[in-house]
This record gives sequence, structure tokens and C-alpha cells, in this order.
Amino acid sequence: MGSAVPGLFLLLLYLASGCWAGDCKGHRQILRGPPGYVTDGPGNYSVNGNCEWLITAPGSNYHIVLNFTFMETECTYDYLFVYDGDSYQSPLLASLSGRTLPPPIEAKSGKMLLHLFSDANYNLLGFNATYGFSLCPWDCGGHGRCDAVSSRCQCHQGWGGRDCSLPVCSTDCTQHGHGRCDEKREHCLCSSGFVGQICQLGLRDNSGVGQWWDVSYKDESFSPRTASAGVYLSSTRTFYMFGGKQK
Ligand SMILES: [Ca+2]
Repeated sequence: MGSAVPGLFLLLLYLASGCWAGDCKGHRQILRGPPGYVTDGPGNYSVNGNCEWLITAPGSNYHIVLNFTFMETECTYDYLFVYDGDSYQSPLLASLSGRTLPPPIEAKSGKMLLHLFSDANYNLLGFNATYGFSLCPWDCGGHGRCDAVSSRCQCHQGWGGRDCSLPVCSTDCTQHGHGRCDEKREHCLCSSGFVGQICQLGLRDNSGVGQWWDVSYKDESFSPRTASAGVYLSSTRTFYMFGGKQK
């Protein structure tokens, strides 16, 4: 009797969300509003899997933001690909693998396609994520109000950027003591030996291992498959990166 109560609770939770994706069975599942929950299902995903979930917002002018609560795939063998659109020809937003919890991911087309690929052996628990719709980028990052008429964010004091995700430059760049603010260009100028959006990454230590970091919000030379893991070789002055996502 005791074990039946949690099971009932989970069932009710899934039904209440209205958008639980259910088991991964090798075909596309379409998730429409209201905002909800997407997962490959309880237990391990299957081997040789090709499972798809298409999240569809009320219109093409909506942004979809995906927030992960769990991630576990066989690193470098099993992947969750995320596209901004409804096909593999749509822009690739992220190629995710391993156990590191991904940062939020946004699609701007009103549709977001998730594709879970697994190879012939060794399967793990998969992924859980929530999603939401907004007329503004990143739903204004929790630091602003979305003006539905203009689809623009009105940021709270101390926050900037089109999605209100950037702390005011003057305080942000200096918080680690490794940079200063270029107020005219609104970005950080890092001291020697440090990189990153807010100069938080040291080139001579290992402090950032196992976490996601923003290398740059504005540099479009970084492709969607970069930045999930990287190493800097001072001997060749080269930064190698594997996997990753697009801002
Ligand atoms: Ca595998």
C-alpha cells in the first residue's frame, strides 16, 4: 500500500501537466500547449533509439525555452539533438551528451525538435526537461517584463541585453577581479590569462571543469557544436572544443 501512493502521485502529476511525452518508442510525438514537461520516459532509454519530440507553440512568433532538470546519456555515443524548427534541416541549437546538466535552450521559430539518438549498446536514464512559451526572448530571463505588443523586454534595473540576462557591465566584469568594463561596447575586457563573458575562466587552472560556461554571447564564430568541453594548449595558443550549444 505504501508503494502505491508515490506511483499514484506520479501518474496524477503526468496527467496534470498535459504534455508528458511518455516512453521513447521510436516515433515523433507532438507536444502542444500548455507549457509542460518532456522526457524520454521512466527508466533507461532503449538502445538503437531514434526518438523525436516536437514542441509546438501557438504561433511562429513565440519563443520556446527548454530547461533541463536531468541529463544522462552515454557520453560521445548517445546524443540529444535540439533543433530550432520541425526537421533535421532546421538550425541545430545543441548536441548534448553525457551527464552535465545543459543550460536553458531557446528556439525562436515557434517549434523545437528534440531527437534522442542512441547507439547499439549501453543505455542510460535519458533526460527530463520543462518548456515554456513566450513572445519575448528567453522570457526576459526572469529579470524583466515582456511587452506582448512589441515583443520586447523591459528590463529591471541593473539588467540589460535584449533578454535582460546581462548584469550591468560595470559591476559584472569586475566581480571576479579579472577584468574591467568597456562601457561604450558593453562588454568585458579581460586581464591577461582570463577569458569568458565575465572573465570568469582562468586559462591556467582547472576551476571550470564539469560546468557550462558562456564564452561569448556575441561572437558568431562559435558554431552550435562548440563549447561543451574545451582545453586550451598554451604551447600552440589553441582552444579545442567538443559538443556544445548555441546561445
Ligand atoms: Ca549507447
